[in-house]
Amino acid sequence: MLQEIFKKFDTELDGELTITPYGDGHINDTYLVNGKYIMQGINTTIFKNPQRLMENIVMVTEHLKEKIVEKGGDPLAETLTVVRTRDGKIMEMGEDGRAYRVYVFIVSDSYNSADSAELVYNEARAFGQFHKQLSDFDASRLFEVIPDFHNTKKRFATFLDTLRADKCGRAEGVREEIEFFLSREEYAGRVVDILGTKEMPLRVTHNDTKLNNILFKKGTKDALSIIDLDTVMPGSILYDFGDAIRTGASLAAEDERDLSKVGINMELFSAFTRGFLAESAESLTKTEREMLAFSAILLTFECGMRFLTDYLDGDNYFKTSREGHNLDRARTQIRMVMDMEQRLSEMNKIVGA
Ligand code: ADP
Ligand code: GN1
Ligand code: MG
Repeated sequence: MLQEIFKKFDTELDGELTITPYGDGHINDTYLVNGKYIMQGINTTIFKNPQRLMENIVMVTEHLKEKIVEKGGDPLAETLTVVRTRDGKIMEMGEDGRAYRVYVFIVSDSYNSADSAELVYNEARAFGQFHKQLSDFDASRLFEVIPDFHNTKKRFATFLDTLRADKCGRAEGVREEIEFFLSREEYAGRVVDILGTKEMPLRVTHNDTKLNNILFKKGTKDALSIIDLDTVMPGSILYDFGDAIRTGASLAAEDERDLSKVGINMELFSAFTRGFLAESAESLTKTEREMLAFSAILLTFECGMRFLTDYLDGDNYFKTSREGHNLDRARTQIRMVMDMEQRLSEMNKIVGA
């Protein structure tokens, strides 16, 4: 069936197709086709309106491509390229009820956890540039793909509902983890309560800045392309900074079981901050700057709470490949938050708040 769907797209491939699962995303079904194209089954349980989602991606990538060409870059390598079907559509519905899309494959390296300050510095500059390139994009054109995506208060409310329902009877075994989030409820409103004010403006943001959503030039540590544009929506710049620290300033994988390996690496945190500020310092408001370090705690707290919520709910949202996978992920996030809480004043010094 994948072969038939792929053939509807307007590519030069007409012989035998080799379609293999690809990448480590938690949301969509991703395949590499003949080493030249990425085909994805969009997760329509999560993205309920894939057509509008794809319209967002077409608008955003067209805007980015103009900027890339202006600076003499390569528009096929430095952002996603949506391949249309032979009859001009931007996605194709499969018989399985899934929505499929095709992108040009970007030859690159990708990382699930950081390996050097150089990598993370380049990552941060690339995200900073991404914001700059989208700063003149009219946010009102964007469809809100997942409403309240980073509304941490709503995420907290969902966590409480799921906990009350406890439909898999898992709460009893994870009392400590539950208590961790309950006792930090106050974090949840700190950004969302002032979002949209002059001090915490809405900007066009990526909203999913984990390390494997940025590709690096093969064999180098140079950032090449920011991908996974599914959640590009109006948001706070703190969402992108904080979420990037969650994975970019950690030497351990998001699902590491040996918690003694988990924590924030201050050298990586400094490198990311330096790269990010090199691009964005002038555009940050005083409040954004003051909350930059805290945003790393907030986004890690939010993500950990989402993992634990999904564990309690029976693992319906994030893809898992082993028993307790979401619980392992929640535990690494808890450990990261605890470590950052200890080091917050040091982090604030580094960001210059
Ligand atoms: P998910 O929402 O499931 O995370 P992504 O769009 O991030 O889906 O894709 C999953 C992975 O596939 C990425 O982390 C990346 O490694 C790879 N990938 C996606 N699109 C491309 C592309 N155009 N070129 C190269 N690799 C890609
Ligand atoms: C998901 O799509 P992916 O795997 O890059 C999730 C993010 C989480 C991340 C945690 C649409 O990112 O919000 O932070 O997992 N994406 C969506 O690893 O929910
Ligand atoms: Mg991804």
